[in-house]
Amino acid sequence: MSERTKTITLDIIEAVRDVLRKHEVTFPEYRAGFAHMIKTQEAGEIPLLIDVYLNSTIVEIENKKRVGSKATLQGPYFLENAPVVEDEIALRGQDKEHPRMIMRGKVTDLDGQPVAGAVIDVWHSTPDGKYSGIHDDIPMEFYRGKLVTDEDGNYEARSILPVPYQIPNTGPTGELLEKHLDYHSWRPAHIHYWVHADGLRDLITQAYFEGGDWVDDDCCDGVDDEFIVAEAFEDGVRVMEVDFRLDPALAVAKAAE
Ligand code: MBD
Ligand code: FE
Repeated sequence: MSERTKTITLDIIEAVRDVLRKHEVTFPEYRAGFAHMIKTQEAGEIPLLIDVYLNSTIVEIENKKRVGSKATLQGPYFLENAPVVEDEIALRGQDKEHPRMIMRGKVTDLDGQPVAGAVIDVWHSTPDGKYSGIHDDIPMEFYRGKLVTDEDGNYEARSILPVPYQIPNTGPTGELLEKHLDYHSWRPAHIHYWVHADGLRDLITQAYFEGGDWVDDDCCDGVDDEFIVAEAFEDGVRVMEVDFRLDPALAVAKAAE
């Protein structure tokens, strides 16, 4: 274990102990908290719970060091090995009538030079607010894909519009948000992006739809004005134009630490 891992781990434990002391947490309360964590584990919701509460803090730290486009939440539903998409992300038969969208934009470096051959992983919800490869046995080739930029750094693909999305709320995470914390479990419609390009720093971000429900009240606190894409249409189809300006890659020694 690295020195840094050890230091952070011990600090987390100490921070939690401070909270227990501050509130003089009792045996039954301790067991109740414990039981909730076990329920979360059994429901397969550990990634969800952690991302709902802590992903936005990592984003905050990350963005202090970024000069180009800012990062935002990754969320728990990224999957590796999505198919490369040329024109259109795979649509399920029952979704063919759902409104479409066009995703396009340009990848550049900090000097504004176009980045050819950048790979952009995109993923978004189905019209019923689910993620393929995760929920309801939806095969992972739907609503995910790798878009590759052309020689001018441009990418473009079509898909269907994602919808405002209720994070799974019938399990322990929903119970915590809605019942114990008196909050809600809605996120605005969004598209996830993970941009990879040689020699440049990866960027994980999302785009939101201007005017959409929950844009102003995201349960995961992931929206900032710069991620909201103005409403625009082309032949009646919503266009989501999102450019990415990538920082240089971090020094290798640092990344491997
Ligand atoms: C999601 O789809 C998501 O994007 C985040 C950040 C958290 C939970 C579910
Ligand atoms: Fe999401």
